[in-house]
Amino acid sequence: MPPFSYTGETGPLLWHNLTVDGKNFPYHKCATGKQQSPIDITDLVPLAKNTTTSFPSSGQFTIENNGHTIEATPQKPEDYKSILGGQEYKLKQFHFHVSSEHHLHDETFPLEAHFVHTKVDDDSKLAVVGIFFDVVDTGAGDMLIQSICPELKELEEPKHDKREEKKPSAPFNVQMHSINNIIDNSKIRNYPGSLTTPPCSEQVSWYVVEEPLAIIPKQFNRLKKIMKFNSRFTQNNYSDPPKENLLALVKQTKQTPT
Ligand code: BO1
Ligand code: ZN
Repeated sequence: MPPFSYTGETGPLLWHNLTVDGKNFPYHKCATGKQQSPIDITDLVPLAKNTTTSFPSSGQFTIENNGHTIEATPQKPEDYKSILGGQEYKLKQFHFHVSSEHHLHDETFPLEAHFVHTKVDDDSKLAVVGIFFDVVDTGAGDMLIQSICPELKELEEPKHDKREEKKPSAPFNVQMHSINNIIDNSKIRNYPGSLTTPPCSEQVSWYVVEEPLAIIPKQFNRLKKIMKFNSRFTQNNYSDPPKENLLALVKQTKQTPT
């Protein structure tokens, strides 16, 4: 596992410098990339006609704590095909960030889920659908979270912090009904960005959904607790937009004549 974290010397502002045994990781994009994610989102439009997701309403997944996030993998990725920007993709995995990485009109959400897709005819091409969650006091929370929550108990153990003991759960059923719905009925921001973690590779097509889903405090606390157990997390696993490109922006702004 790459030795990045979310604070201090191995945190987002220094990802490009990370070394092991005196060797640099090829993480320079994290600092020098011109299309880095996350970003602050302001311009959203209704879903384009060439973009339709068709997640089955439920299906089998395994889930694991990989030291950076909680990640769920479908047993049958071919059942999770979607057309994004007129191209055919399938779902590789989804995972969570506490708090959100993308900002919406300069505001953050407590949780953001990333549905990572690879192009059906070219595994190296990624598209990620980002969905925000809001902590809501009423109801039972979204079905996706409801179906994952019982599995989280298993992932709390500190032993999952160690790569050699990392182990996916047994397959269990995940409810995805609300995902198609929220994507169909919300405004979206599609933009060319990057992985939000090292190696921060670019040419990732992002689809960030404006409308949040609901998570209740009990579920959210359980998710947060796992992040805490993981020594690579403090209490969180997000990076802020726009990473160190902010520094370049500050310089530029200073040079702009007024
Ligand atoms: S994210 O959605 O931008 N937070 C994100 C960050 C890292 C990855 C994916 C999404 N990592 C990539 C790996 C690839 C792998 C792919 C799908 O995930 O670099 O090797 O194929 O799991
Ligand atoms: Zn992510």
